[in-house]
Amino acid sequence: MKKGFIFDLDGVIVDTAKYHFLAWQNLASSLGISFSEEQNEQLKGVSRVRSLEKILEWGNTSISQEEFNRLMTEKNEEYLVYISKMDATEILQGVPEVLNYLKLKEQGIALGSASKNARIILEKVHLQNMFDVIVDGTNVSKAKPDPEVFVNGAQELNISPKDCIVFEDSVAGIQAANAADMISIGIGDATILHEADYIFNDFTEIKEEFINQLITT
Ligand code: B16
Ligand code: MG
Repeated sequence: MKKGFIFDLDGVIVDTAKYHFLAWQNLASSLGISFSEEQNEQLKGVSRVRSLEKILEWGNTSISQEEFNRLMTEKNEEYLVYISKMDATEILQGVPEVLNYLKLKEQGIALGSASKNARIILEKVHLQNMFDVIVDGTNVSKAKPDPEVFVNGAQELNISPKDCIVFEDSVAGIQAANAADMISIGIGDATILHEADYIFNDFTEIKEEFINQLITT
């Protein structure tokens, strides 16, 4: 049977959280706000606008809309410099094997990311041709945990949500997949992603037998 496999990008296919961290940290320090790796964790899967709002809340700082827009642009320009240096070596372990196996099995493959830079990143790591459908921050209006990004992915794949499986590293993303009535697979820490139907540390733990089981049930 043809199922829809929907992949989040940051934290699932590549680890771009480290680049977001560097850029957000520079921005925060320019405002005199301290910003830790723990706080960066809380921005995973969160949109760019909401991320800046949270940093300002943490720093108890308010700025004009104009300043807000300027900082968002600056942060993204710095982030773009980091991702411009990415290549296929940054694809997380086990991901190519799983994608290749899904292709071999003629399954639907989609990207479901909050990032407006998703297409650039996929091109940099040479994975753009692996996806039948790409839904990213440029074509959704509601951020995760709203299921919109995954529902749109299923629709574009022309596969019913109940026949879709989502790979996610963020709590908001797992909640979005569950709200979409899809099977949710957490990639990362089981204590954080406990709402997921299945949890793996990384893709090397996802074996062909498990994928076959998802395809046939
Ligand atoms: P951008 P994902 C998310 O991507 C990131 O996890 C999150 O940290 C980031 O703020 C968001 O994309 C927006 O990214 O600034 O590139 O538009 O995990 O949904 O693939
Ligand atoms: Mg993510």
